[in-house]
Amino acid sequence: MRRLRLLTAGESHGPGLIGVLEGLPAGMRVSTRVVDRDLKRRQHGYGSGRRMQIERDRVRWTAGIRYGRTLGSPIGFAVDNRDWQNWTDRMSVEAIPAERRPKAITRARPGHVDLAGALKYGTDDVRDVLERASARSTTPRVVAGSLARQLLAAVGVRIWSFVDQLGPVRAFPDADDVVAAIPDGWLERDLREPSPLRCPDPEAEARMLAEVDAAKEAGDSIGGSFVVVAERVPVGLGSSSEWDTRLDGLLAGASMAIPGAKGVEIGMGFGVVDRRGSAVHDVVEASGAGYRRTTNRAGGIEGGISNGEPIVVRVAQKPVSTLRKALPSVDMSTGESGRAHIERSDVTVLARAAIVGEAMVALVLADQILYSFGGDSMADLRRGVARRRRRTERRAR
Ligand code: EPS
Repeated sequence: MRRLRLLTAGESHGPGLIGVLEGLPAGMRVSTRVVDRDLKRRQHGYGSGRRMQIERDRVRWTAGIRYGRTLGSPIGFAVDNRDWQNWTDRMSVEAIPAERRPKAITRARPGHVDLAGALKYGTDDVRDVLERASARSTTPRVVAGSLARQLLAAVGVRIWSFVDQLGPVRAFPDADDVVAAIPDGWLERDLREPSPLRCPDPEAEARMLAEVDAAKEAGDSIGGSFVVVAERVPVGLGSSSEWDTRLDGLLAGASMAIPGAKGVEIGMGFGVVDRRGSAVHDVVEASGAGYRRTTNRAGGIEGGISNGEPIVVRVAQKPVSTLRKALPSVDMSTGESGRAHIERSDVTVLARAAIVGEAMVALVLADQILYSFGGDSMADLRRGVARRRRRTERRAR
């Protein structure tokens, strides 16, 4: 990121998680209620393990906000781990003599950070690496993403998400454009009272729930994909002038940095492979309110630049790598074959990963909006964005 900087820290079962977000303009109204709402949304989802019943994630601000508005200085924040009190032995900050330590984890889980991380950091106890690699590390990203969302909302941009596939079950299997198939009012309902998997196709969702139950019954896990949508993004974010300034590349990189992500598509993504150009590119029309496309297969980005249509990012999530029916592995302390370590875990984190996806997209778009329209205060930023919107509308007339 060029204008925002985010640094986070925290282990899954340590005392808590913290973050510093630098680069937000001064004068932005901060709603703690919206941040806590997003933290709560990240905790919601069918297929979660018992941990989510223990935690009640709430943000605690430590810097950068006065009278409900940003000061332009770095924003500091913390989220406490309630489970920490049950882990003070296994996650003790103070040194403990080797003979009094709980048994080290030595049988790496295939698919998890365990083996590569232990070899990288030269540790004999996999817990040293799995604690930070945990999905819990996404909590401070959601706090920062929620601040980014509030900045974007102040200039008219809205970000939301949904689960579109779990295992073999797809939402709206016959739709050419899944986003267009979502029934009116779903989004408002999702914010008020989210469905178990946050899938907007109720018939598909019922079958998804059965898939989660079946995976759980089998001691297995299950993945899928989710979609993040950003609406009313001004034309012109990102650039085609250099490889590392392209908006699609930036969004893909940030989305792939979600734990468990294995693939990212923008718009129709891999769907472009088996179609001809005339069935891929979006026809342009001029209307009184600006240019518009008759379809949005490009997912709101052409040539690395936002084109004013909704930005659509789809992320593939692998199944969680802790399996109750553990896969074969090797004990790192003895070299003997055996079953992988089993740790309390989730059958699927898909619905929750989608909220992290919103945060990653919000951070990238907020950074790009600040880069393109800049300003030290929200008033500067609002003026810059409004000028661009006026100019784009005028050109289409
Ligand atoms: C995780 C395992 C589970 C998840 C955790 C990530 O936690 P625990 O080991 O305490 O049961 O719930 O995710 C979170 C705690 C979170 O907040 O998302 C893992 O192994 O990565």
